[in-house]
Amino acid sequence: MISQTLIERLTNARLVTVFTGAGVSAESGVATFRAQGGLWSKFKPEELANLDAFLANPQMVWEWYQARREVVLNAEPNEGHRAIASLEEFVPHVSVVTQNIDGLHTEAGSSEVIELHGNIRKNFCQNCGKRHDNLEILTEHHIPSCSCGGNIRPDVVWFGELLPATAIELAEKRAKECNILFSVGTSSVVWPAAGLPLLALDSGAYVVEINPEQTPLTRHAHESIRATSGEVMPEITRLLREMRIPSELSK
Ligand code: BV8
Repeated sequence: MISQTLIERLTNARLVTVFTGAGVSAESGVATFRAQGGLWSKFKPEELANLDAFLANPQMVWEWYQARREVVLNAEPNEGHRAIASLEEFVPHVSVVTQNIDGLHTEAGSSEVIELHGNIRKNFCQNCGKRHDNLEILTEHHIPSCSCGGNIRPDVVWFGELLPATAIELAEKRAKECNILFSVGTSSVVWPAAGLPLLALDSGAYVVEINPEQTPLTRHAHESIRATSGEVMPEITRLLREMRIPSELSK
């Protein structure tokens, strides 16, 4: 499942970028979007994950995010998250660029996590922009109001909204300068995030996809491993651990 080429490249890599999507959190019990039974099979993104939906029916959108927060706040990082974090034992610099809003990469211990689509634990006022990151409102059933009277909304990027400039700029930098880019657990259909593995390819990186299904990235990647994040990432770190000369012998 893991090629010798990939392991050799990993042992010589200076920077590895791990680009992730909802599939990485699936094994933590957090629903994906486009798989059967995923979030979008019950809801239409245009009905919920966009500003017009929020302005038209703020309470409905707030309740949808409350339901998702309930799952996320009770979810734990899985083997895949933890293996991605422990890559840092073997590679000088690992950058996690995630489309996920669940915060599980940070909880798993990854030191650089770039959140392209925001974070479901955070909120701000739609009217004045004031931040409302106090955790107690995460359990409010009725949509809370800001002191300015505006509606408070989750700090996530909705369709039609721009990604945070600092996040996408740093993500593009990490895609351009990395030796290896893993694309893990994403259907590779949401832009501009889906362009990052192609940017890495154009910049000479070795691109490896990890997904039980094919995606639009599959035919471009150097390797596409038809398996789950929780199977592949721990196997990679196990092989790296086996290869690492015990420190007392390397003196
Ligand atoms: C923007 C909100 C300026 C937060 C989300 C260029 C071309 C075409 C379209 C566009 C374009 N530029 C902009 C667009 C429009 C749009 C877009 O991309 N539409 C697509 C759908 C056609 N993009 C935007 O609007 C972006 N904004 O560009 O602004 C603009 C605007 C309009 C027009 C031009 C410019 C904003 C995009 C962000 C939208 N926000 N969510 C939330 O509520 O979560 S999207 C949503 O999809 C999530 O954020 C998620 O991160 C993202 C991607 O989904 P995935 O993570 O890939 O999840 P998915 O379920 O799809 O796939 C899971 C995969 O995992 C599957 O392949 C499965 O096989 C695999 N898997 C399952 N289990 C496992 C596994 N893999 C490994 N291990 C497992 N165990």
